[in-house]
Amino acid sequence: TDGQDTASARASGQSATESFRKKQHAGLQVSQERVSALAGDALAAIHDVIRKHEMTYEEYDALKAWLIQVGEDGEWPLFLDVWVEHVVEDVNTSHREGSKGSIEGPYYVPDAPEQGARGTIPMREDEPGTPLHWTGQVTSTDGSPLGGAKVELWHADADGFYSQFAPDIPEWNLRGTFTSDEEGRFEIDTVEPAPYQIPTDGACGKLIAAAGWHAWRPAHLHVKVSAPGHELLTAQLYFPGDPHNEDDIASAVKPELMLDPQDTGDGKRTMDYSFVLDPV
Ligand code: MBD
Ligand code: FE
Repeated sequence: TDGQDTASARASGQSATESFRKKQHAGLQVSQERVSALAGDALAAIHDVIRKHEMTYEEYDALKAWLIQVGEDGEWPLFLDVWVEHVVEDVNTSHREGSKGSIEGPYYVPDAPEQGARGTIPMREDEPGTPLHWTGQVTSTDGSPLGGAKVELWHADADGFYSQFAPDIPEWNLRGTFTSDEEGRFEIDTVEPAPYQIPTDGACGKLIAAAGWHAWRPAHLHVKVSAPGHELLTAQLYFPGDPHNEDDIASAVKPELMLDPQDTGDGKRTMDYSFVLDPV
């Protein structure tokens, strides 16, 4: 598939911006004290960079033009989630004793179709990719099973595209909500996703090209695991051997998030991966 035609930066960026606006509940408030502390220190950090590198006016104008383009392309969600969110995730989850998490990224959509404790994620009849069978259990940090826990799974297809953010994919393709049984167990059938290259034809791609970086994330599954009385776990799971596990552009890989899929001999793979949630 030609990624440039099927998912332009402008199209997927605007979709991600729209999706973020929908998720934002009205009346979100940050106190004056916090705004002053965060914005003040952020500006001071930028001033330090300008002094350290003696930024020229040409560079300042290039920055201004680029920031304008980020907005025009709708790429603020992409930019922030790729280069900033991992630190927010880190400072907000470091107290946890349960499973490690990772960033949400720009492509989560709530309320994906319910599939029960055992089922196949919504997918096309001829969905490309290696079939993947996943068994797991949700428990609390004290070891007790969490029945009725939600496991929301979403991921890219074998071409690296997400439904609702790239054209011509069924609305809920590779997006599903599973609910653990009384023992906290669940079983999911899906297909392995492909490594993901962030859009190269927008403002984020321009930065990557101008800096000589690369645009790749390793193949990954996204999950949100939730249960009453427990902290929401947002995580991503990765596949051993992916060349970008070591240089994820979004800095979102952790060793605890590595899967261990085994070939079943008939072209499929199977794996076990479980979640431990922290009580609130
Ligand atoms: C993705 O699929 C993703 O997970 C993140 C974090 C950023 C861009 C694309
Ligand atoms: Fe992703």
